[in-house]
Parts: sequence; structure tokens; C-alpha cells
Amino acid sequence: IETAILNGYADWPRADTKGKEFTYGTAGFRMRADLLDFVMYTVGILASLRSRRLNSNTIGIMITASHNPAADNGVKLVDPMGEMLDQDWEFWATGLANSKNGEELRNGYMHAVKDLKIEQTKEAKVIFARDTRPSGARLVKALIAGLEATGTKYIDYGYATTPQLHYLVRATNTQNQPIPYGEVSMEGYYKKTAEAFKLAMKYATPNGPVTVDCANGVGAPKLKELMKYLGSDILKINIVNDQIENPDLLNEKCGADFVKTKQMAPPDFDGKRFERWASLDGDADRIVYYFHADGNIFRLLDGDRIATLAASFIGDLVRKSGLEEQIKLAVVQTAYANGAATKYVEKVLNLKVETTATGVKHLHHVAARYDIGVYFEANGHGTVLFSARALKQIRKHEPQSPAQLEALDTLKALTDLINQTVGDALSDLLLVEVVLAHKEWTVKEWLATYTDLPNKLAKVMVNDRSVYRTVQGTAERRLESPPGIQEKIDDIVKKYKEGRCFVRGSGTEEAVRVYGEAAEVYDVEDMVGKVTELIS
Ligand code: NG1
Ligand code: ZN
Repeated sequence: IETAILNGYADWPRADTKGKEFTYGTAGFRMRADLLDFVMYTVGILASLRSRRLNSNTIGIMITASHNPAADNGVKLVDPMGEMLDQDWEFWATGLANSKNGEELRNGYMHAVKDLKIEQTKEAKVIFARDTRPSGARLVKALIAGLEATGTKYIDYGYATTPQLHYLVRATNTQNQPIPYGEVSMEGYYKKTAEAFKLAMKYATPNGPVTVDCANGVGAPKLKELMKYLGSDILKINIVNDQIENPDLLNEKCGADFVKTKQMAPPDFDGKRFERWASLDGDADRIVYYFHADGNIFRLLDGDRIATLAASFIGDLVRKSGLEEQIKLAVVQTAYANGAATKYVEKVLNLKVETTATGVKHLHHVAARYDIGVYFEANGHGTVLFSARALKQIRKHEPQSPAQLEALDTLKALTDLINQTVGDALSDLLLVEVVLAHKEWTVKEWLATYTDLPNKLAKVMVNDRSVYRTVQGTAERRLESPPGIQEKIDDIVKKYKEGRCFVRGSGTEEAVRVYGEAAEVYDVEDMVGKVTELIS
């Protein structure tokens, strides 16, 4: 293997990154696609180590740059149960990817084998997939070179959404267990999702159509495929922005990230008043809803809204099933969640709220500690996790009345509908549709549940974001460095009614983010402006 790794380097040499190191961040490796070939080669090697370390369980590799422009690409590893790669292994990922030449890579590999006590004779197994970016085809070749050098067995699933790949990983690794996650095929994903949706809709009144903007990405063909299994009698879905054959259009003035950051609908939006639209991102792991209210006012229903909608509905189902004593629900957010959403969950829904650091892996871990954990980032990435304990309670519960039976049936269906591995725009779309149909709500009633506090997210470009360090245990809401700055922020913020403002270094850009909210719009502008000045 060592020799094969060294020899393979000739075909996939490290690109000149002008001294810049590769980092495995929240989104894996992500950058301009032409710099990624060697990184892919090392990711293949890393995946072999990970699989052998985990008793030949299958590891997933997803090639995508999500909502980034078409010229970028990226890669991330998926652990056996469909979770993100164990954080401790980011060290090895970064180490291999930053080898300066073939010898360094080989030595890095040998170091890992020794340190991690890898048995190289064990089988190594990998499955992978990619989004619609044209560079994906070339990057797959580099990846396969890494897999072959290490004698790793692999299956190429072609195009898939990120959550579909996560599904396939978990299904593969649980296929011989008492309760497999699902059939090990793309068809298995569609069947499981569609069947669960139909069951969840059994007692609901179908709603009007929903229009889905697929960001001209992989979500378009995959949603079309899913629709064949859903049929159109319970839910009518219109698709826009499905041009995957023109890569320049990917995420271009459309998609979930565009809608959320610009706070506007894509230019081709033609929804009538109160008609529901939703946007996916480039790899279909995020979703936001929106509509036009009276006077053509744009209204966004973001991740906070999906979380509150899901928590309210699932909380009701638990109660109506008679499982209130046995099953506890919590909602997990980041500090970017609107204060009004947090208050609504605590005061109206009477549920516990936890706040974690930014990044899905943090939310996921905390949500997994609860019987049912609802987690969403404001940008629309999230899911609902059902613990093994909750699933057992739900399965063994004997309903005492027709009403209990109805609630329990719907709850069971949701445990299959909602992707348990990662936030999944397709299953989240169906989840929202189920809830709106059951509640007989339009977007108008959904929006009316609470009123967002006026807020603003600003970005300050800096040379070194690493000096902005937050205090442990504050979910990144307070700075400990640079020294003295937090006190100054506090002095500014206390002058505004319901003022809240925090500053943190971005994990994905060379920038510092300033988020603020207050009771009045002009106060937010003023407050965020002053804090931004302070750090500029
Ligand atoms: P950073 O750049 O660390 O703020 C951004 C988003 C996160 C998450 C990550 C990963 C905001 C404020 N931040 O993180 O929510 O999605 O990208 O993609 O939206
Ligand atoms: Zn994404």
C-alpha cells in the first residue's frame, strides 16, 4: 500500500496553494475545484484508514460544495451511522491533505497506521456520490486512485443529494441488524420516504400546491424521482430552477442561501399572495420557505420557523398519543436563532431550548441527548432526531382511544419520514407539508405564530479572524479575546430595548460576523453599526 500511495502521487500531485494550508472545516474540505485533485486522492486514503479502524464498516464520501458557486467543489466524509466524520479524525484528514509531496504523504499514512493501530489486511469499504458540479467527474478519478492504492472496495452512486448519501451509508451498515435503516439503494430512500409521507398524511386534509426552487442543482432530478413515488393526489409539487445541464446556473440568484441571505425571492418568483414556495440549496440539505403577503411583501419562513412548526406538531402528537410522561422533547438552536423563536418555544410550546455553537455537528450532538431533539440552523439546515429509547416507547405503546391511535400512527410515520442522519431538504419539505396539512394552515397562519424581532447579520472582513475567540460554554455569544472588547459591546447593547448582539469569527470565511436584534428596526441598525465600527 505504501508504495502504491507513493506511485499514485505522480498522477495527482499537490496543487500550488501559495502557502495556504487545507483545512477540514464544518463543511469538510471546500475550495476552488482546480485545487482539489490531490486532496481527493488523500481523502480516498483517509477513508480506507477510517473503514479499517471501524471494523470494515462502510464509510461515505460526498463530493459537493453545497451553496457555493459552480467553480468551487468540496468533499466530506460520513461515518458509519450517517454522522459527520468524528472530529478527532479531522487532524488526520488535514495532515494527509497538507503533505508537500508523495514521500510526505506516504509517511503520513504510515504514521497514521501505526498511531491508530490499523490492521491493513482488514477489508476497507467506501461508498461515494457527488452533486452536479462538472468538476465532480475529475475529482472522482482522483478519489478512486486513493481508494485503489489502499485496496479499498467502493461503490460509486453517481449523483445524489448529500442526505441521500448519508442515508445510503447508514442503510449499508445496518442491513444485517434487527432493524435496518432502509433498503440499500436510491430506490430504498424514495420508497421509505414516500411510504412514510403517505402514512403521515392519512388523517390530514391535502393542501394546495407548493413550488420548489431547486437551485439548478442535484435536488431537481432527485425531487422529480421522489415525486414518482409520492404521486400527485396528496401533494402537488411544482419545480422551478431545475437546469442542471447548465452548470453556471447552480445557486445563481436562486436557492436557499440566496433567499436567506438576500431576504428576497429568486427573480423568477411568480407566486400569488400566500402561495408557498420553498428553496433548496445546491446539495439539498437545506430548505427555507417564503411567500408574498398583502402588498407583495416578501416573508421568509426560515430554519427557526421550521423548527418551531415541527416542535409544536410533534409535541402535540406525543401528548395526544399519551406518551407525555415517557418522552421529552427539546429544541436545539444556535445563537443566530431569532429571540422571538426561542421565546415562543419556551413560553408557548413549553419546551426546553438548548443553544450550541454554530455548525450542524454541534446541534446534532446535543439533539441526540434528548428523547426527541428538534434542531435547525436559521439558514434551514436541520432535522428531528428520535432516540432509540423514544422509538421503543413509540413502538410498544398501546393506544387507549381512536384519538391516541391516530396520533401514534402519525408519530410513527414521522420517525420514518424524517432523515435521522442529517438535515435533508427533501424530507424536511415533506415534514412541513404534513404539519401544514394536519393543522389546516396556510403560510399566513404559520407566520402568525410569533413575530420575529428585527435583526441584522453583518460581516466584517479581517486579516486574522483567529484572534476573535469566544468564551467556552456561551455558545459563542461572548468574546474573551481581543481583551476588553466584550465589555465595550455590553456597554453599547444595554442602551437598546430587547437588544442582543454578539460577535464571532466565521468558521467558513476570513471574516467576523456581527449579529444583532432589538425591539425596533432603527435600534438594530444603530447597534449593529456601532459594534461593527468597534471591531473594524
Ligand atoms: P460560519 O461561517 O462559521 O458563520 C456558516 C453559517 C452556519 C453554517 C456554516 C457551515 C451563519 C451565520 N453561519 O458558518 O450556519 O451553515 O456556514 O456551512 O449562517
Ligand atoms: Zn448544503
